[in-house]
Amino acid sequence: MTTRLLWLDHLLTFMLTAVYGSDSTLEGLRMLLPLAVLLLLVLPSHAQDTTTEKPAVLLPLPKGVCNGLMAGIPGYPGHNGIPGRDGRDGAPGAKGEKGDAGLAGPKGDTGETGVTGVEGPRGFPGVQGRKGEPGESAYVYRSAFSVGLETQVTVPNVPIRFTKIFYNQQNHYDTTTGKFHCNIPGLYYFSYHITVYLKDVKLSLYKKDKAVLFTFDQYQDKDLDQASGSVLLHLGTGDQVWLQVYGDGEHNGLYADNVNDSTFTGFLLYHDIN
Ligand SMILES: [Ca+2]
Ligand SMILES: [Ca+2]
Repeated sequence: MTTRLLWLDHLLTFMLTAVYGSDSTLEGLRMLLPLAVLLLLVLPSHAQDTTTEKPAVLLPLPKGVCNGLMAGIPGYPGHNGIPGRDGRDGAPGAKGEKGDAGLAGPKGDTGETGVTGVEGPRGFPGVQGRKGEPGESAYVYRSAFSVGLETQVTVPNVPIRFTKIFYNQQNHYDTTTGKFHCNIPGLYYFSYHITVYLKDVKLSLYKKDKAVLFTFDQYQDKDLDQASGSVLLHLGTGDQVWLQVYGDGEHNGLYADNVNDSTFTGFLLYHDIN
């Protein structure tokens, strides 16, 4: 405030001197100074704010005051300055959000076949299947006989008639002729077990009027013998099989009684498919 009063005192002195130029009147007008000071104290001055911003400095008087010259007209505003340089680059910004997923690429090539894996555990048993269709009746493929000798053979070179029936359900063995008649084509098994007594035996198994199997047993006194033979034969429908003594008629020692049997047996083993 003291600086402001001094500055105002100088300003009034300058102005009065410039107008009147007399010391006598200057002293009279100087009396008005307290009024001006009072006015400055009453008026709200924004200059008071400036006192808080800058330290109080005693401003120099304008030039020419001492010489008593009048101040010049304020000059024109100066030109705009040159634009300043570009500022420094700013700090990198924050990381942005993750973008959307791209489109699926094309299908790749087929890879190589992998190594064969270990065999898995055994599975559970499956469901039982349906019952099969009934097969062909087995009865039509049955053919079997088993017969025995009841009387001593006396006539050679004719079929031996076995009349003791063990089995002949299909009647394929004819007891009146002593021949087996084939009704089912297929493979047959034939066998005979005979007792030999008092004479030698030469026995043949015949198939269609031809001897195919031979048995010869020589008899010795008081020495009962047994002889046998067996064979597999394929027969066609109508073929006949029987036993017959061959030779000149002196070899028909086949024998049978209540404790000795001579038997002839045959049966179908496999029938032909077609
Ligand atoms: Ca013998
Ligand atoms: Ca014997």
